[in-house]
Amino acid sequence: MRLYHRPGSRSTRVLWTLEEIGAPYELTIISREEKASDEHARRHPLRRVPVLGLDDGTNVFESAAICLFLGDLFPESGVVPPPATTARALTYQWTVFAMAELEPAVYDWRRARRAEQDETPHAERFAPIGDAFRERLADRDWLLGDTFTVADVLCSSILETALRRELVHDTGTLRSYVDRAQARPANVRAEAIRE
Ligand SMILES: N[C@@H](CCC(=O)N[C@@H](CS)C(=O)NCC(=O)O)C(=O)O
Repeated sequence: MRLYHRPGSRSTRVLWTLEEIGAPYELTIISREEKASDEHARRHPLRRVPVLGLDDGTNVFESAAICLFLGDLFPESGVVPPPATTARALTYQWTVFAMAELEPAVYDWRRARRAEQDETPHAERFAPIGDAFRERLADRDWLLGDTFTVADVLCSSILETALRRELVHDTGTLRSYVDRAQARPANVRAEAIRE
């Protein structure tokens, strides 16, 4: 397997997952120019990262899809619970919630701030999403309880962006969840890979 990666981008989620599961992998850090190339367009129709190149020559894109696939590839890692269990259903739920609700709210907010537009609608959109995490994590370390899953990779990564960019101020549940996730050795290793 080969991950096409740019440090500091969404592909770090996949790198973190690869480190969590202990998979052997190769890494290509692609430059902006390489990302814009026709060669990369054959890997990803929108010329984005992450892309995971499989050994059979298939290229898979979309960070959440790749993370879920990696969990299936290494079931003993536990980052994706067994199929057809309640834990698997909740892993899908929070993973899709990350991509369909949390990420658009946070990234649209970030874009509005950069463009110096009114942030109020974005703050209002985020509020119930933040509350959903506060409620879920009030008495749990991870979204599924004691078990860390790829849903935590995705949700904590996006919440980290929201906190770091000061879109959200939280010194309680969200902050400690993000800190706990960021401190995982697999994430520390993934963040350290810069070239
Ligand atoms: N939904 C995609 C989004 C991928 C994405 O937007 N990647 C960004 C980096 S964070 C990218 O490659 N952008 C390059 C560009 O748009 O030119 C995923 O989660 O994998």
